[in-house]
Amino acid sequence: MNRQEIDALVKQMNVDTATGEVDQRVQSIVVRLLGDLFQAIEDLDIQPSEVWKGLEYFTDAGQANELGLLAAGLGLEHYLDLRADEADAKAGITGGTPRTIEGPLYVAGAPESVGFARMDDGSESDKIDTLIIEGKVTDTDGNIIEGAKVEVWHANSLGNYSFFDKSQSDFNLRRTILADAAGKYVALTTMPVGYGCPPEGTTQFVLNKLGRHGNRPSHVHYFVSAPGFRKLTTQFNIEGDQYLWDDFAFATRDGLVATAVDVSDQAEMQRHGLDKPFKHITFNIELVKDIDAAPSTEVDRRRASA
Ligand code: MBD
Ligand code: FE
Repeated sequence: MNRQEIDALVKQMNVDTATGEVDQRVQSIVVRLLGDLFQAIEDLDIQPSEVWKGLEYFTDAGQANELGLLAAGLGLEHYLDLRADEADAKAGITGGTPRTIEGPLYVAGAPESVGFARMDDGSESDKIDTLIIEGKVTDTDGNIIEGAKVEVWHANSLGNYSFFDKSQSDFNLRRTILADAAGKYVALTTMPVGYGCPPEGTTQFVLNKLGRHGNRPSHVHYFVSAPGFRKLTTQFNIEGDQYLWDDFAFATRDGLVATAVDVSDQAEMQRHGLDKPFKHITFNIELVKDIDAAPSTEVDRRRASA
């Protein structure tokens, strides 16, 4: 069949058959995706067994709760960032800390504090470096934003995230820090290790078919919000990781690479109440003022909460 015949068939089956109220938006998307799918079946001569394998794949990926991971791994989530950047440029919005993907591992409801939080539960203190993250939240003119909400989450020494990894304590390595009167936030935590897709999982299954790895560099996630400003979803990825520019989820971006500096100065250790050398990362955040013409930065997606 040619495209005209395919589109006519899709319309005949899914548009002309409507007898109830139609959601126009959903109808256009479904019709378009079906047409594109039928066309792909035609062009690639996709066999019935292959179609069923594909549907079974989505069943398995959904049951394993890996569809968010798949979206990250196939670059769908990064593509949405590139489109959001384009929409911002079109609306004349520039500056501010760059966005990058949320990923599938956020959990709402983390403990909240002002200015400072210790994020780790101490269970890995003996086997991994201590990390202090410090930064200032400002607008694009450098004015501090007191009370800005900085939500931070990252992986443990095995690349695993609390909640999804039930061996960790509740909200381990997840905190909400409100910027203090100087616009500052400080997190005392442990060095994250890059995530790897479950080797026997559905996402890695398809990555294997593509000859791809499923690893991320060491990174820390952020949601940053404040009244009158656009919500920022971002991360920093840490310099020196072998996957820094070879991230299976394509989240590393210019402006989002952080350097972990080794600190062994006694006075600095004491100032932070630490008895061993630590790593230090500065990550300042610039928020962009919200204007009516700005595309929304709120993304409505199902998120875990505990
Ligand atoms: C992660 O930690 C992550 O950030 C993404 C995008 C995908 C899988 C695990
Ligand atoms: Fe992550």
